[in-house]
Amino acid sequence: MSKDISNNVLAILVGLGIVVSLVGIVSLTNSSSITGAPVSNVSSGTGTTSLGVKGNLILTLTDNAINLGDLEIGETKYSEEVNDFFTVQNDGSIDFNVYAYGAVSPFASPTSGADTVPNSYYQIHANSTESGTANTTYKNVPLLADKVLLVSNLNKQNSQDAANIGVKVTVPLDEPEGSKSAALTIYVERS
Ligand SMILES: [Ca+2]
Ligand SMILES: [Ca+2]
Repeated sequence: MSKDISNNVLAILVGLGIVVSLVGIVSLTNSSSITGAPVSNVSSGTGTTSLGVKGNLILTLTDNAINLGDLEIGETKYSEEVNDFFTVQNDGSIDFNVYAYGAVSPFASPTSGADTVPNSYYQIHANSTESGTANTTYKNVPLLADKVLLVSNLNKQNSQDAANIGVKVTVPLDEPEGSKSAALTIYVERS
């Protein structure tokens, strides 16, 4: 599902790409039963069918790539400028909260800690959502322990179940030229 980002060979340009790498699918509860009343020597009977639907968290990334294009040192670029987002969709049976975290920075420069996460050169937010509440303030991409809440209560109902996630980057001083990418994890939890 990952997508390579084309690089740029001009000396002062840096090609940036961000790729989402992981889909979370968690099965939480399980109950299912079908019962019937036995019937004998009568002309009619009554049967009852009952069942429980499993509480499944199913997240689909209908768009798992953002390409921010070629940037110069010190330049800031975000998803809204290039109209390129990650799109997440709730295809499960329960509403959920959407979080994100990352393990690595797209940058190699140690300037102000840009080569490790979290850092202020690499940020994420929710651009919009069809249901629930989007956290539209850009936040530094955190580590797992501090995963950032992007959308509260994203609904399971079709046509109300998608949200757009955006990324914002600033190229730090001393960043070497070349194609950059970073894997980001989208994490969902029952709301
Ligand atoms: Ca995209
Ligand atoms: Ca759905």
